[in-house]
Amino acid sequence: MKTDFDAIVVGAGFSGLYMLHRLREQGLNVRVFERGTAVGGTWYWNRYPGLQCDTETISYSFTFDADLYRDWTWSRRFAPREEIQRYAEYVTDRLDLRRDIQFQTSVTFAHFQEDTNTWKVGLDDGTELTTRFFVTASGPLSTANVPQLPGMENFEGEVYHTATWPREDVQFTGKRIAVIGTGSSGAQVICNGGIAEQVGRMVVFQRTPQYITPAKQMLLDEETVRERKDNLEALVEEMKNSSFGAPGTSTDRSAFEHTPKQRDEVFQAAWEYGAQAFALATYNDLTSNEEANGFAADFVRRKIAEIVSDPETARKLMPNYLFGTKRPIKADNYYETFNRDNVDLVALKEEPIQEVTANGIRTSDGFYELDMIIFATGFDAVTGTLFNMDIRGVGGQTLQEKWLDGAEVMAHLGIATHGFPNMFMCQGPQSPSVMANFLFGIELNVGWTAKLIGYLVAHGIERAEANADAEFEWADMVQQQAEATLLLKTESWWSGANIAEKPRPKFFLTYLGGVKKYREELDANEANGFKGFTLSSALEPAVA
Ligand code: NA7
Repeated sequence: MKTDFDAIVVGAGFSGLYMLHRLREQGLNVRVFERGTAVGGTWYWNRYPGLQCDTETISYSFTFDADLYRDWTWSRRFAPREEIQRYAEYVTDRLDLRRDIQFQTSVTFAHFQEDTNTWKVGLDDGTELTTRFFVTASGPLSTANVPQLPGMENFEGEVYHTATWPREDVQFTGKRIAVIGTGSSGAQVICNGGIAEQVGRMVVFQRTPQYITPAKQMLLDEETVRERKDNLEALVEEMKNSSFGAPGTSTDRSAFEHTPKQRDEVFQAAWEYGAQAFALATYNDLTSNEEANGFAADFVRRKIAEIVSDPETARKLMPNYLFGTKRPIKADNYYETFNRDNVDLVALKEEPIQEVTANGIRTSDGFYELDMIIFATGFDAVTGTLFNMDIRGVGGQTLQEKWLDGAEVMAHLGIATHGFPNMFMCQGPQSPSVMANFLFGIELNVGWTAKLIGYLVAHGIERAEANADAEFEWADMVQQQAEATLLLKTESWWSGANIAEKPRPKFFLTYLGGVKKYREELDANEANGFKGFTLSSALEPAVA
C-alpha cells in the first residue's frame, strides 16, 4: 500500500538524526517530527547552567564518517551543553538533514493498521499520516520526574526542572535557592553551573548521597586534537572492543590482585585522572563483588571526610550503599562546594520535607526561606516518553498494556517488541543505552535497525515482528546480567525504581554486557537472517 512516508521517526536528537541519515541513504522517504524548535534532544531540553557531557569528547562524536569526525573540533575534554548543541546543528547541516525534520510538532498517536501492515500516525496539529515503519527516537531520559511536594502549588517564587529549563536567562544573583536532587543533573547544577558563587544562599535537599568522583574538565590543546583526528581508525577499533564504547573504560584486573596500599594508589591515580577511570578502569569486580566494592566505597568516603571541613556535613554526604549501583557521577569540586558559607545541606532521610509554603520549604527541623526551587529529580526513564504517546499494535493493544504499565518491559535486542510489527525503538529498553557511550551506542543500535529496514524494503517484506519467545529470552538474559552484578541491591532509575507510582520492572531495563558483546549479538543476529523476527509479505508465508 502507498503510504505518506516510508518511515516516520519521533525525535531529532542524535538517534533520530542518525536514523534519518541512514534510512535516506537507502532511498527511503523519511520524516522526523520533533517537539522542540531545534535538533539536539537531551542537549536541547536540559539547558541548566553547568550541564556538560560526562563522556569524553574524544569518543562522544559520530565516528561513522571520518570527515565528519575530523572536521569538528571540540574545545574541552567534556563538552558543555552549548557546544554539543552546536555539534548537533553541525551534523544536521553536514548531512543535509534539516529538510526532512518538522519542528514544533509532537506525535500524539501511532496505531498499527493490520489490514495494510502500515502505521497511522497522529500529530498534535490534528494531521494524520501513514507510514510503513514507525521509529521512536524519543530518548530514554526525556520525560521529567516532578515530585508532588505537599503545598507546592502555594510557592510564589520561581520553579524550574533541569530537564525543562527555560530558554530565557535565569537570574541567580543574591537569591535564595533550593536544589532538590543530587544525581548527575543536581551535582552539575550545584558545583558546575557557577550558581553557588552568585546566589545569596543555596540549600541542597539530598535524598540519597552519591559517590561523586572528579571529572577533571580541561581545555584541549592543538596537539591532542590533531592526534585524535589522526588516529581515528585505531580509536574506533578500541571503542568497538571496549565495554563502554570509549577508550580507557575497561580493565581485566581484580581488586584482590593488589595490596591495600597498591589499591589506594590505583584509586588515587584514577581520582586524579578523572572521567570514567575510577568506576571502570580501576578494577573489574567493583560492581560484582561486595568486598571489592567496599574498597572503592571506603576510598570515596575517606575523600569526603578529607575535603569537607564540617564533620556533620561530611557525614551526611557519605553514601552507605554499594559503590556504582547508582549511575556513577563525575563532577569537579562537588564536595568542596559544601565548604562555602552560603551552601547548606539538608539530608531528607533525617529531615524530611513537611510542606512548601508561599516563600519556602518547611522540614521536620526548620524553615528555609526561598526565592527559587530547582528540581533536579530526574526522569520517568526509558518507558515514560513511550507511554506518553498512544502507541497501539496488533489488536489495538497499547504499549502500556503490553508491558503491564512497565512491570514486564521486553524488547528483542532492545529494538522491537512483539505485537508491534514494523515499529523500532532507538536506544530502547534492554539496549545498552546509557550504560555505553551514547553516540557510539546509537551507531550500533540505530545503524543495525536501519540495515534491517533496508533488508525488509529490498526483499519486499511487508511486516517484521519480534517474536514473543525471542523478546522474553533477550529480556531474561538482560535480567541475568543484572543479577550477576550488585546493581539490583540499590534503588535507581536504571532499575526503574525511581517513580513511586510505577511497578518495579521484572526485567532490568538496560543491557549490561557491554558494547563489544552487544555488537557481536547484533552481527550474529543479522548473519542468522534477523533471528527472532517473523518476516512476512503478502505474497509469501511467514518466515520465523
Ligand atoms: P537521577 O540520576 O535520577 O537523579 C535524581 C535525583 O533526584 C536523585 O538524587 C534522587 O534521589 C532525587 N529525587 C528524586 N525524587 C525525589 C524526591 N521526591 N525528593 C527528593 N529527591 C528526589 O536524575 P539526573 O537528571 O540527575 O540524571 C539522570 C541521568 O542523566 C544520569 O544518570 C545520566 O545518565 C544523565 P534518590 O537517589 O532517588 O534518592
